[in-house]
Order: sequence, then structure tokens, then C-alpha cells
Amino acid sequence: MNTQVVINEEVKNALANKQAVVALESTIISHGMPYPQNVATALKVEQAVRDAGAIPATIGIIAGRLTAGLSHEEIEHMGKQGEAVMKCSRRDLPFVVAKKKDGATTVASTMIIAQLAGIRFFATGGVGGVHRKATETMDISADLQELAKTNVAVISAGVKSILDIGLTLEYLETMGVPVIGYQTDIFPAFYTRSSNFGVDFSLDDPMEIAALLKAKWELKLDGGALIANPIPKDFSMEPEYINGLIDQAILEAEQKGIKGKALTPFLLSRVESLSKGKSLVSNIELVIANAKLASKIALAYAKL
Ligand code: PSU
Ligand code: MN
Repeated sequence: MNTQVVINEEVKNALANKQAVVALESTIISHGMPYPQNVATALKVEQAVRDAGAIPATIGIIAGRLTAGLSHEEIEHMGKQGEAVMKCSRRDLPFVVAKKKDGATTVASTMIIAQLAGIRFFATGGVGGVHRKATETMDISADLQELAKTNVAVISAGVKSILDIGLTLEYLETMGVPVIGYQTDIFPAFYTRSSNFGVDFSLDDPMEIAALLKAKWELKLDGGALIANPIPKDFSMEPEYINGLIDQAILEAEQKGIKGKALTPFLLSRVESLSKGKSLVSNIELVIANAKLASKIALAYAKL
């Protein structure tokens, strides 16, 4: 069975030359945004990484092959198929590989494949976390466990308040995952620049973040870190407005009995349509901002 990661030539060369490489996920393309904006965004995000001086590697699974550095055609395929592509987290990887299926990778599985490929930095929008009412449902994203054990730094705009942000941060503390605020003391909530929670460490310069990561990994403290980058001011949303829509989406999910891996994609698409596409604009801009920051951190790390 072929379990080797397929790494495209450009990414392979960049890694061999110790250049900055930034991983990007594919579930955000297939399940996180509608077609065709998802494909346009994925390509824009790759360009943002290039403009910042790093090499992008969008990660996904094509016919059972774990791939670091999807081609534009493969990105188009993921985006067009949308939810027809299987959303793959850690537990799904062996099935998709053995069955030679296509798979969109979540934060957890993108981290796994990035680590296999030798990539340490990964930009996305929001990570999964502890869902509201998790004390009853036990719905805790596998992303959090992955952050605890896989050596990849994840740059996100915090987490959406579809989750219980406080419990998500408690979980990360228990698992020993540093939560770093980039130029902020407050943990951001994806669409908004703030939440009711703080970060563990506030760092203002990508070089300081790179140094923290270097220290962590030299100390053999396995696992990643969550770097929280608040959404750019011009695109942040009114907390009352967006949280109202999120509450409504959660209520609908409960009424429809939606749970398991279907829950997060349902909430993402409901919020997007309830906001009549306004949240999508914010979503796109914050991913681009995260890709830029991830590139700066990767470039700083390469100089250490
Ligand atoms: N949250 C977002 N946007 C996303 C996701 C989460 O704001 O696109 C996606 C990511 O791929 C993340 C996954 O890894 O959903 C988490 O799914 P779950 O909650 O089922 O673990
Ligand atoms: Mn879940």
C-alpha cells in the first residue's frame, strides 16, 4: 500500500533548501465555503503566501494518496465536489487511503500530513474545538488532540462562537498547547476581534513566535501551538449580529438532530446563508490575513 505523502516538486525543493513552506487545508474548501468562492479563495490564499515570500502547500487526499501541494486542478475538483468529498479527520485517514478515495483534510489531518511532509506551519480560518453542551454530547473536535501531539503550528483567527470558547481554551491548557495572541491579549472569536477570554501569551513580532516554537520543539515538547490572529479591523463583524445568527444556527441543528462530523459544516453553511453572504466576505479576508502571518512566522523560523 502506498502510504507515502506525495509532495509536489516546488514544495519538495523548498523543503530541501530549508525555505519557508506554509500548509493549507482542504476541508475549508470543500465544506467551509460555497463553490465557486471556495476555489477562488483557496487560490488567493496560495498567492498571499507567495507574495509574502513563502511556498504554499494545500493538503488533501487524491485517490487515496496523501498529497502536500495540490495542483490548481485538484483544488478546483475539491471545491466543485464540495460536500461530496469525504471530510477526513485523523480517524478517517486509513479508510480513505485503503479505499483509494478522495478526501478533504481537516485541521487535524492536515497537521498529520504536514508533519509527514516536513512542514511546520499551517494557516487556516478557524480550528475545531469543544462544542457548546459538550458536557452532554462529548463533541470535542479531534483538532484539539492533534494540536497536543503533532508538531505543527496552526495560525487561525481563533475559534468561532459556534463552539464553547472557554471550554476549548481549558482543553488546550490541559493538553499543554500554548495559545498565542498575535498583537493581542484577547482570544479572538473568528468574526470578531475579541471574546471574553484571554490568551496565554501575547507576542507582537513573528520572530518572537518563531523563537517560542523553536524552544518548544528543541525541548522535545511534542505538539503544536495555536496562534490566534484577530480578523482585520475592516472586516470584523458586530458581535451581537453574528452571535445572534450563530445561536439560531445552533438551535436549528438541535431541532434537526444534526451531530457528529456533520455538525460543524452545517453550522458554517447556515451562518453563511443567514448572513446573506456577509460572513463569507469576512471569512475570506481572515484566511488571507492568517496566510500572511503564517508566512512571516515560517520565514522568521527559517532564519533562526
Ligand atoms: N471551523 C471553521 N471553519 C472550518 C472548520 C472549522 O470556522 O472550515 C473545519 C476545519 O476543517 C476543522 C473542521 O478542522 O471544520 C472541524 O470539524 P469538527 O468540528 O467536525 O472536528
Ligand atoms: Mn465533532
